Amino acid sequence: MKKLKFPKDFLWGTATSAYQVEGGIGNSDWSKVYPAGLACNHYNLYEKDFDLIKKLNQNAYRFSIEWSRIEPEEGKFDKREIEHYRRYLQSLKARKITTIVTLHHFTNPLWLAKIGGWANKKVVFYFSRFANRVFDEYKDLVDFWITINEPLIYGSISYLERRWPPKKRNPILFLKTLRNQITCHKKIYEIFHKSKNNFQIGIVKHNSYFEPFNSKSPLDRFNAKVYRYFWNEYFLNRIKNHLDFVGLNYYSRDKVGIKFPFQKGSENEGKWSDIGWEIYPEGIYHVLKGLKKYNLPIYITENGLADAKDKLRKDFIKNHLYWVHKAIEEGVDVKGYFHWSLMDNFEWEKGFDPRFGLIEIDYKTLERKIRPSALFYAKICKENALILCRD
Ligand code: IFM
Repeated sequence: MKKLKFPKDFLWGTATSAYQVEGGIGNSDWSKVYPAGLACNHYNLYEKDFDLIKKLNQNAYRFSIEWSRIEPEEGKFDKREIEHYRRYLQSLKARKITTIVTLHHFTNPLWLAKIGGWANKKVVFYFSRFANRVFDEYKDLVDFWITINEPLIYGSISYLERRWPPKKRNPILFLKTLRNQITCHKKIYEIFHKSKNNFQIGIVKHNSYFEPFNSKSPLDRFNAKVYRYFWNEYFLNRIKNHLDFVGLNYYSRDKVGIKFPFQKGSENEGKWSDIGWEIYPEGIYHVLKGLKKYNLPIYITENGLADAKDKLRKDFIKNHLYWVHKAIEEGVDVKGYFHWSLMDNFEWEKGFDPRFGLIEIDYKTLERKIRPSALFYAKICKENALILCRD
């Protein structure tokens, strides 16, 4: 038996986002195109869910605050919703759970979408005003702030791939979105840091492990480098002086060849989640090593898989944490791990079929059922260690 200890005060938690779990969000740009209905009804059942977080020994929780609830009309802030999230945060604090708040997790108020969303320069003013208001309301209750979740995923799927609202294919709008995200992030970082409160503020980047499809091909190797630079590093390079930490979402490896954009390895090689993402634990190690140069604390803000039968999740967690631990041993400053997700939820345009949760949701009764892998993760959280048995 081998015990891999994690650093003192390591954060062990799970992550969700408002639109994916809360239910009842009728005023966002997703609401009409891809309605999530009641979702997990987390909006009303959050106390119950926080009890489960506690029961599963997690000491931290990452979630998002829904902009379209707080500011349903431009410039009009909803007091009832502001109070809702205050109670929500207080109830986490009452349970001594560290709070990590994401300000933008893919969804926008309809009024912003109508004027061009993130491609419109005005978003800088609007989003900073929203962020400022939320900060003023909750600054005593939030430990970590995240400005934007996965900026490049959001920009590319919404403005290049046409899969998410506003479902456009327009590289200019994509670039404008990118520019506005960078400006917003820096501005909010500066505004928040005028306060004397004790908090940290960062970004969440979805970084992949890019490998050449054919390691002998110079062209494939070159392409993998280009991807590594543009997808993993470009955004961080632009904001690196405006970060207290880096949030890393790691899910998979992408093999890059001459075929645009990615090529998969052979089906026999490795394991795949229910939605066809390759499970490649070693990749998290390489991605973490790549982030070391920023010299900032790193929180793994998402890592998980769609696995309805819960057949692969336990090994997924074990193997990823093994590689995270190796990166820590080699000097990468990883300070926390958040599994995606606490519970099954609305997986964007794929709907409710993919099951990412440590907790299973019965969408008819909204009953919560703890999956075996959740108990496995709970032991790690309790011990602050991964115990490896020789088998
Ligand atoms: O569900 C998403 C989440 O909203 C952002 N990161 C990836 C997850 C799985 O696709």
